[in-house]
Amino acid sequence: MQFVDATWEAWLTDNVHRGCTAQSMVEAMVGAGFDPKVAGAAVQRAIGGDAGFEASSARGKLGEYQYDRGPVSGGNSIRAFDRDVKVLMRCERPQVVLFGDVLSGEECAEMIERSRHRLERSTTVHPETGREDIIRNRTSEGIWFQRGEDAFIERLEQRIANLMNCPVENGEGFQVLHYGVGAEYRPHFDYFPPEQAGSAVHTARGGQRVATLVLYLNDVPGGGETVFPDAGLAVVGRQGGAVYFRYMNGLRQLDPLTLHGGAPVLSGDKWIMTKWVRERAYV
Ligand code: PD2
Ligand code: ZN
Repeated sequence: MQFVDATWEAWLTDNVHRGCTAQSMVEAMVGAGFDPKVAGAAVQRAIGGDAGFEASSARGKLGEYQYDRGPVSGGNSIRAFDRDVKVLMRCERPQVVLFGDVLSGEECAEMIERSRHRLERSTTVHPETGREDIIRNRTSEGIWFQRGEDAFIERLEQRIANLMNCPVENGEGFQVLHYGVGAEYRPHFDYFPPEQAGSAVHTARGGQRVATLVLYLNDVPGGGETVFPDAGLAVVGRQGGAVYFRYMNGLRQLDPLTLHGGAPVLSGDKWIMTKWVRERAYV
């Protein structure tokens, strides 16, 4: 088991000054045999010791986020594998694209029927341990599907990989979520905050999350918008539509403006399906 000696302290100080991300330092230390918690704490100490980095590290990144060109194609309509998807809105900061007609009504109904009887209370990642916790911030119920589980799921995955312009292998399996009246998912980041020790457990497989597609499986009669509070943006989902947002750029910086949540459902219920994609193959 490794411990943080003077050589490692010097390495950390040097890397912080070179502008390395907290996540890359944690990953390098875990790769060298450190316990993720020990590595996370050492990186946090190194960043915290440098006043210039304090404010930005608290928001999960080092340095100002540089908006580069995203992978989603231009145009008002995108041919995605077997379907023409409509582009309804694009936002540059944060990088958000709203789509219509990603799924047919029948496909949405099929995903709901496959999920209805298998739902379990949703969890979130504990910041220190990386374990899944049930907490009040997230009052939905959910179910995970295996990637390539059957031909139906595989077809949807190919379409979505095409739309997000990213290999199928980089995607996590679909997650279907159900919210009843009053249920919500309070604002959070979908990426794993690099300064939290528990994140290394998740990024060890496939690296960091880079983008999310939230697919709307039904029309919600009241509430349930997907909100980006720091961008002043609220998306009202429509059945078959989806919202895409990207939070990691080519420099591996993370965009804090993608803070987002699911607003409380005020009437009826809400069904969504999520696709998270990683930097590398998620195997
Ligand atoms: O329910 C939503 O609209 C929503 C919004 C943002 C869900 C998630 N994120 C999520 O599951 O990460
Ligand atoms: Zn989210």
